[in-house]
Amino acid sequence: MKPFLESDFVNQMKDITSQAYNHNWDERNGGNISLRIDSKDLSNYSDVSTIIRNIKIGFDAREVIGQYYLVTGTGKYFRNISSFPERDLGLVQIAKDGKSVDLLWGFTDGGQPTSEFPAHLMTHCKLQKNNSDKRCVMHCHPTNLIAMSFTLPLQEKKFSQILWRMQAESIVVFPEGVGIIPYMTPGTNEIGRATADKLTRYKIVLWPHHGAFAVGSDLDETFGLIETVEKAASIYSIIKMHGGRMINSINDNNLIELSKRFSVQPNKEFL
Ligand code: 2HA
Ligand code: ZN
Repeated sequence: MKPFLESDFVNQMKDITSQAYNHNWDERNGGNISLRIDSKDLSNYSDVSTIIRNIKIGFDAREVIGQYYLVTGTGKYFRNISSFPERDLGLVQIAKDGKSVDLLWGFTDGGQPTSEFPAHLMTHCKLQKNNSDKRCVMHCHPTNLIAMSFTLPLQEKKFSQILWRMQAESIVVFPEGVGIIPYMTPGTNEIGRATADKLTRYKIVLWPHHGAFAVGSDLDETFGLIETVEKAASIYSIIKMHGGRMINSINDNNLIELSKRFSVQPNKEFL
């Protein structure tokens, strides 16, 4: 038995939040992450079996009663998580009433889960209903992707086509394309519902003028997805800075060949 602080879960959270901060995706308290953990994977730790306190969550999470999530805290800074993991992260279990969580570890200064917990949990509900292997939900503020949401029509096909054509890797990593919701107020149940709905068809959703919301099997994969989308958005932004006129390009045929070579099914509506 060892303390949960020494677990791979906490170590990965420290690593990924630091990396995301260093990418300029998580200024101040921007961004949040949740990771679903199986009860069997918690049995090795000495300090996660008693309830520290109960925290109300303001919406109905009955579908995932009993599930465990390691989550970043509201108002906490990604820049600080690796130095203060026990203060800025919390391990919670959805309580029997479905409307609150039991805190089992962390949030030592009285903290609570991220303000975007509705969007995270609504997404986890849908993923778990579909028996998805995706356990990680990550939100952050990737600069170039946000910039594109000001200068392009907010159309999934348009965004997906542009991002696919910016580098050979894109269509292999996100063959579904990117989902887009309308601009909505963050932290609300409404943005949570709209986001969770999109994430049944896409792995990444653009929140216009705000950021990205993505899912993956683990922290590394989810981070890598956002990194790839943001890399494509950066290339697009630099092309625009160079004057915008392209004399060479990746064409539809190239995209079809890439999909065949890497055995992915591109979204037929977009190609
Ligand atoms: O966690 O990024 O969308 C702070 C935010 C809210
Ligand atoms: Zn945000």
